[in-house]
Amino acid sequence: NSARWLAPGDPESISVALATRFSQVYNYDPEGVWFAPGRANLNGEHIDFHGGRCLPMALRHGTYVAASPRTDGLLRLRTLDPSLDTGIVEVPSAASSPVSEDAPPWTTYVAGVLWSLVRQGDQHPELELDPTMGADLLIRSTLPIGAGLSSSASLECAAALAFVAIGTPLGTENQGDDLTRALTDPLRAVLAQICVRAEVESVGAGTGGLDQTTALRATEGKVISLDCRDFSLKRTDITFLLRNYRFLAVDTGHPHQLADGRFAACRAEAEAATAVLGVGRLRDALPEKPNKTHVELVLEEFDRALATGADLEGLEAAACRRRLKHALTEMLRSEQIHRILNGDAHGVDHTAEMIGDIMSAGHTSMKEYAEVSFALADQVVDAVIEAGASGARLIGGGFGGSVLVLVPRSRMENVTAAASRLSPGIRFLEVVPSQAARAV
Ligand code: GAF
Repeated sequence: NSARWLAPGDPESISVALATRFSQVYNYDPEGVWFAPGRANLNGEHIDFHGGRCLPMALRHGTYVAASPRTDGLLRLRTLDPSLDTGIVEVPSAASSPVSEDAPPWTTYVAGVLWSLVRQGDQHPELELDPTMGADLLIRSTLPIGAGLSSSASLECAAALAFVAIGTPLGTENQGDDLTRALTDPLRAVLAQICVRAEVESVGAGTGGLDQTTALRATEGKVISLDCRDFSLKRTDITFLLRNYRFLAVDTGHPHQLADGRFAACRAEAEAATAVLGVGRLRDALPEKPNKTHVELVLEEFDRALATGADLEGLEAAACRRRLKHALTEMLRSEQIHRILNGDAHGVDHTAEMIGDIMSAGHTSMKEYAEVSFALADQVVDAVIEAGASGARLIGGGFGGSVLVLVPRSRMENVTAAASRLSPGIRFLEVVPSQAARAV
C-alpha cells in the first residue's frame, strides 16, 4: 500500500552529517552532537500535572543538536527544519532572562533551557554552568513538529545535554559515551525538572513533566511506569509483546500546539474541580490502588460540593466535571495497564487484547470528557480498529497530533492502508521503545 512512513534514520550518519553542516554554518567544528527522543504514551494523558501515572516510551525519532561553547555570552541557533529555518538566530541574553521577546518562538525552548540551567546555580555542582557562557547550536529533528510526539521536549532535552556537555564540570570530566553514562538516573531527573521549568517559565506552556522525563530517563525495550507524584518510575520490558504486535504512531498531519491556550484552559478546568475536592493534587483524591467505585465516590463528592455552593472560579461546572471524569478514569486505566504489565503472565494475545481495549477506552475519554480530540483522530481510531488493530488512542496534549495504535503484526498492512485512505497528510512512525537522551 502507499502508506507514508517517517524513518528515524541512522543516528551515527545523522550525527556525522550534522557535524559537517555545523562546520559549514559556523566555520569551525562542533564539540559534539547530542540527541534526545520524542515519546509516545500508552496511557496517562492530561494527568501528569495531577500526580497521576503515565506509561510512556521513548521513540527512535528525536532531536539532534551539534554544539560548541562561546565565551561572549551569545547564544546562536540555527535549525535545519525547512519550515523554521531563517538562518542563524542570535539570542543575546539567554542566560540571564527567561524570555527573549523578538526571537522566533522555537528558539525560546533552547534559550529557556540555558536560562534554567544557569538558574539552578550550584544546587547540583556537577551541573553548574558558567552564567557568562554562550554557545553555537545547529539543530536537526527527525520528529514531525507539532505531532503530539513531544518535539518540544525533545529539543529542550537535547539542548540541555549539549549545554551540560560543553559547559559544566560533569561535561568537562566526561565526553561522548562517558557523559551518557555519567548522567545517572537521579541527575537525569534533575535535568528533566530544569527543562520543565524552562518550558513553563520561558515558553509559558503548562507542561507537567511527562515528556521531559521520558526524553531523559527512558530505556530501550521498556515502557516506563511513571508515578508523577514524585517522578519515581518502574521500567517494564515489553519485548515479549513486540514479538507479535507493533506500536504505530499515526501522525494525522493536524498540528497541535501546547502554547496556544486550549491545553491551559483544559488544565484550568481540571484544577478548579480538584480545588473543590479540597485536595492539593487530584491523585490524592484516590487511594493507592484505585478502582471504579473510588472514581464514582470522588465524582459524587464533587457533585455534593457544587450543590452546597462550592466555587469553580467562574468556570462552567459541567465542563469541569467532564475534565475531572477524564482525569480520574485515566488514572484508573494507567493503574490497570500497570498491573497487567507487572502482574501475572496472561499470554501475549490476551495481554494485547486487554491493553488494546484500555487504550480505546482512553480515546473515548479524550474525546468525550477531556474534549481534546478532533474529527480526524476519531476517524483514525475507528478505521484502524475496523482494520484489525487491538486498540488505538489519541496521545499527547490533543487538539491535533497523533494516534497510538497497537496492531497484531499480521494486520499492519490493513491498518496502515485504512488510515492512509482518510487523509493525504497521514504519516506513520513505528514506535520502538528506545534509549533516552545521549551523546551520538
Ligand atoms: C503535553 C504536556 F507537555 C505533558 O506534560 C502532558 O500533560 C501531555 O501534554 C498530556 O498528557 O505533552
